[in-house]
Amino acid sequence: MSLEAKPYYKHFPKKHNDKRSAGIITAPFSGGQAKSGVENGPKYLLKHGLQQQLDDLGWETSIEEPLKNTDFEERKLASTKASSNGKVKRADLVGEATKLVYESCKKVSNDENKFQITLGGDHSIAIGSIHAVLEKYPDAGILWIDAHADINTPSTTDSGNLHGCPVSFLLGLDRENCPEELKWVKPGILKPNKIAYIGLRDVDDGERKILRDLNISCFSMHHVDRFGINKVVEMALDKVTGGEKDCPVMVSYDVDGIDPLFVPATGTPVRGGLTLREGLFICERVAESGNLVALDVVECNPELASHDLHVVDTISAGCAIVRCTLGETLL
Ligand SMILES: [Mn+2]
Repeated sequence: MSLEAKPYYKHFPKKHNDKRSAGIITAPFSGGQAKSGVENGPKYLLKHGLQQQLDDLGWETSIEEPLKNTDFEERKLASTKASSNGKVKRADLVGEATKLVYESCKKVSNDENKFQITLGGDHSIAIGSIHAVLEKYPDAGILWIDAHADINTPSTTDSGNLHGCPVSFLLGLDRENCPEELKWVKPGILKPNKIAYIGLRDVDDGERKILRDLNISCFSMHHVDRFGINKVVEMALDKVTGGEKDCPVMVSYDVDGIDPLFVPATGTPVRGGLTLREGLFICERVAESGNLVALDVVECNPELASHDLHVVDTISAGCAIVRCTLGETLL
């Protein structure tokens, strides 16, 4: 066998985008949480050769930089005050940045009909990327891979960090306390039966109540241990697609879903997570459905690495998530 043999990508072309063409939207934004460095995620992923890797898989990629020439990081450093809501932090920045990300995703997904890859940044940016996908595919199912549920509302959040709240805004929860700057989000554009979580292991009390009340599908690490990752992915897919075999699917991937042993450079690491193989298997298995339309990869924070190897581990895992989602297989 030739050593030059390229990896197979037998799961593509896909049902919803038959050309192998993707738009990469960079979202270097850190305002959804307090730490700095996560805004460098996209730069590192691209520097690591992500575009070349996708080219090797037969994908043509373009890059959109909706936050280029904006001053979110400076404004974040300058502002210590909370937003008008009092509890929620930097709603002005999150509102503006997610709107810009949304518009760019819309161009890629809706106008250019490309596969949408959004690189964060913190997870608040998924408000923009998911909004764009649900406008194009209103029945799309969302798989949220994460240690956290990110479903706090302005009322339930303890930290006030909006990267812990994107799902609640998309669902339109706690509308009366929605910060003005996030009112561009169409409340309820995401339906509770159209999202499923995989990898949860750190859920706040207020979030647990919301998840139960809305009967949202959650596959925690307990379920991964109990059923195995293949069964969990199949159950999650079945839930968000309602068993509809052509239902579009989007993956919003927080790298902290994977155990910090493999992905150490991230803002809110929680032990007891997915192994690297389980984390990549999710992507491979969903790719196999042929129904993927979009992917987010968020929360890579190179500045939080205690040494260079941690940066390499984290960024190469991020790149592998993208490749596996776009059809790379082991054999
Ligand atoms: Mn998250």
